[in-house]
Amino acid sequence: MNQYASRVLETLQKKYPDQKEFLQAATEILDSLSLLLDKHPEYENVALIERFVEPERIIMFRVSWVDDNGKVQVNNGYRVQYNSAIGPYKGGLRFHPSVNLSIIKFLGLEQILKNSLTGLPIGGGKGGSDFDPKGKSDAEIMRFCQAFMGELWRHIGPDTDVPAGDIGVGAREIGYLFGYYKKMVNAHLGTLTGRGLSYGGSLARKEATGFGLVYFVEEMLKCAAKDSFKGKTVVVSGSGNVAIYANQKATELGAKVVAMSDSNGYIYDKNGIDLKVIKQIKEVERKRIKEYLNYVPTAEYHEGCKGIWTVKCDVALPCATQNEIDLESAKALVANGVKAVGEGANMPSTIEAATYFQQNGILFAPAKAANAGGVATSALEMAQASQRIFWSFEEVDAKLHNIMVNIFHNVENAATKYGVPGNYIVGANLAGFEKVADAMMAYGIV
Ligand code: NDP
Ligand code: 2IT
Repeated sequence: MNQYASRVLETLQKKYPDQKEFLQAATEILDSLSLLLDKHPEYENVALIERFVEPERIIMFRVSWVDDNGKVQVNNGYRVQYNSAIGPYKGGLRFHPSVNLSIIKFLGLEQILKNSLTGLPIGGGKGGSDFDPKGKSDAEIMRFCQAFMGELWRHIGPDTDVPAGDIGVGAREIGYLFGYYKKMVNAHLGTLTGRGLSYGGSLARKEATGFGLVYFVEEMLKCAAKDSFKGKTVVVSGSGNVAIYANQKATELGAKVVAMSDSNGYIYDKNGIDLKVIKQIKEVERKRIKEYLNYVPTAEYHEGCKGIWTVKCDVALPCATQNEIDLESAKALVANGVKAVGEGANMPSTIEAATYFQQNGILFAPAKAANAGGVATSALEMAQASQRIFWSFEEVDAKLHNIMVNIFHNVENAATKYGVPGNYIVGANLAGFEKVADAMMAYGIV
């Protein structure tokens, strides 16, 4: 690692020893930036990297709400407004009991570079709460969302900060959040994306992250291996928004998806997973994935989500959560002949796992490039809202496809330009960083 990058990382390690996920993301990024910092001594003179790794603003707040039993519940709320150099802060809200400042900071830091890669004018931010939506009634979800927005609304705006969904925040939650936001500001503004189609949403936003992931991996297979999804056996972890639409697009392109999971376990269906059943269980009934066996008794269910990586496949698409693929799982995938890994989740591979894939010649599509289709389509939603017009599904999907193909080529070219052809991790970090750095340099010290 370049000495300047290494000094910045040491400082972060001293300041934030408990922020494990944040340090993991920062380590990977600073490692990549080393290749560029050697050529730009002027960055150190203005402490560019010290400023890049520190959020512009962190908002932490209490969320008090009343459950169905009349008991008062208290959760923590977060919004990390990380970097607004190239546009308003943009990034999802995550509701999951594991949420803490380290997780929101890692997601926010990744988001800056991801959003830059889309080529659209969006800065980086992320937020959420340690609220656990599982097992809550609809009324409890609504009251929590209203209490959360009761604080957040004053910090966001269509040109300031535009949140969206992430784990635990889907169409239902965005509806409750937006409804309360609209009431508080007394205006119908495009301040959240992933909105319903009746109140300013974009067609294809729901599908965008999963579809975009598959478009990226298809382009990578085509350009780096003269190959495609056709005839491939695919494993998709998770069974939420990203996983479902990754499955759908991979299947449309001729692949067979044989395994999916949730946090309890995974299903294996050698005939190819019936996605209608998954949508029914997950999008309609909000139940556990093992219910799949009630519809398809010939399938298998295994307790524990990690075992999914022992299923033999050509392409692995981790679409659940951070660090779901460790070195042991990476070794199992490689031993079983995996050819490509495309990250739909944010940072689903540990640094050791990602390095192992690359060292073994596996085509590796890192999250901030491969899953950028969701936020890119959020930016398209913002564009439509500003113009008071709506594009057709086909128009949005075509733009998304084009964006993903461009991201792949920008990432590939950056990797080659900096002397590490085929290393899409470095390519993504550097291609994303160049524009942010340019803008920050233009502003002087702010
Ligand atoms: P959802 O809440 O719709 O689905 C999440 C899925 O991952 C569920 O199947 C869930 O299982 C599983 N999961 C969550 N946490 C864990 C865990 N700790 N261990 C095992 N499984 C887990 O979220 P999304 O599909 O929206 O998000 C999935 C990933 O994609 C996240 O990493 C997110 O940051 C990333 N992402 C999302 C985008 C979007 O547009 N939504 C855009 C880009 C990235 P269970 O139901 O049992 O919890
Ligand atoms: O991680 C991500 O890119 C998202 N959760 C989507 C963010 C967005 O603003 O659409």
